[in-house]
Amino acid sequence: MPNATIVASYGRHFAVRTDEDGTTLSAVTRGKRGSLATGDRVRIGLLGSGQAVIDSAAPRRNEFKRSDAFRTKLIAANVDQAGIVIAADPPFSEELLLRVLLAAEAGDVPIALLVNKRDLVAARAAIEPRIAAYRALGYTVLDCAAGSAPDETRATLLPWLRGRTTLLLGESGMGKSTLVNCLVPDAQLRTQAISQALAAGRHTTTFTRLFRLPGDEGCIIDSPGFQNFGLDHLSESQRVHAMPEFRPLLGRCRFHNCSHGDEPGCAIRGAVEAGEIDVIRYRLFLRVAAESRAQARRLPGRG
Ligand SMILES: Nc1nc2c(ncn2[C@@H]2O[C@H](COP(=O)(O)OP(=O)(O)OP(=O)(O)O)[C@@H](O)[C@H]2O)c(=O)[nH]1
Ligand SMILES: [Mg+2]
Ligand SMILES: [Zn+2]
Repeated sequence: MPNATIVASYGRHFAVRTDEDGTTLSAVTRGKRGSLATGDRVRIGLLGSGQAVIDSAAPRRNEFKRSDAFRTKLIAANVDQAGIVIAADPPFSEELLLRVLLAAEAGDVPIALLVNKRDLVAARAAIEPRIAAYRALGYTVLDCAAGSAPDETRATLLPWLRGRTTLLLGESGMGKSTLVNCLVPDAQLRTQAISQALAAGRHTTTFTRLFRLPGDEGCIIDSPGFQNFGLDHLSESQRVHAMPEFRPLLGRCRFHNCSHGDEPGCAIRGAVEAGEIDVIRYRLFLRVAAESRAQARRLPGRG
């Protein structure tokens, strides 16, 4: 039975690329199966005329997930790294950025910030202090302008992409598909002008899709923009450990079960008050944690 990789998933339909000759086939699953995602390695049965049936999936090396109130959504499997694409216009949400970074950290997926639309100079300058905060925490920050300087952007990103499978994530309108278009010349992706009236990106990508970079230099996965990013699949401890600036202070709070809110003797709040921890990230973390705890009370057995 031939081996293949899932290169796109939309609902219960898949596109797979065969290992043997790289042909792309349309595939469905046999019977009831667990969820499958772009990046999954599968064995397929050939049905002829471009059709295949997915027979089984190999165990995953890792998975990138988010959750909403009802279910956990698998975004992609078997990725080597991820890039969260942000831009100054439309303005990115730092809470969503933080959520994605927590999910990556907890899922053990290295992640970089791709700050796109560098050409929007004034808007970019306004977000620079926030970008600097992430650089100071040790995150890799790659500045790009996929739309206005594709050659330069390719040169910036290729050393980071080479030899790896990279998942691009981000809010709608940040430029994920434009980045993929600048890296994969034959990617027939629809990119749309941002709706000026909404000051928010229009959803142009509706399914997750994996592309091979030219010269077989790696793979890149484009994903649809999101408006929320639930973390209910993370435990309290996973969330706290995913904040790099918290880690050296864990275990130093007065109370063993400190939630780092307004408990007396909280080492983390102490560091915030001393100006050693970025207060914006701290407040966003408390908001995310409170929401996940509320969700766990609504749906016992999760979180
Ligand atoms: N000024 C500027 N605009 C850019 C740049 N890169 C992309 N854009 C524009 O940003 C808008 C959104 O780009 P997309 O690539 O569709 O964004 P996306 O992240 O794929 O959005 P979704 O598919 O909806 O999640 C388009 O109008 C692009 O032309 C850039 O470097 N500079
Ligand atoms: Mg897109
Ligand atoms: Zn504490």
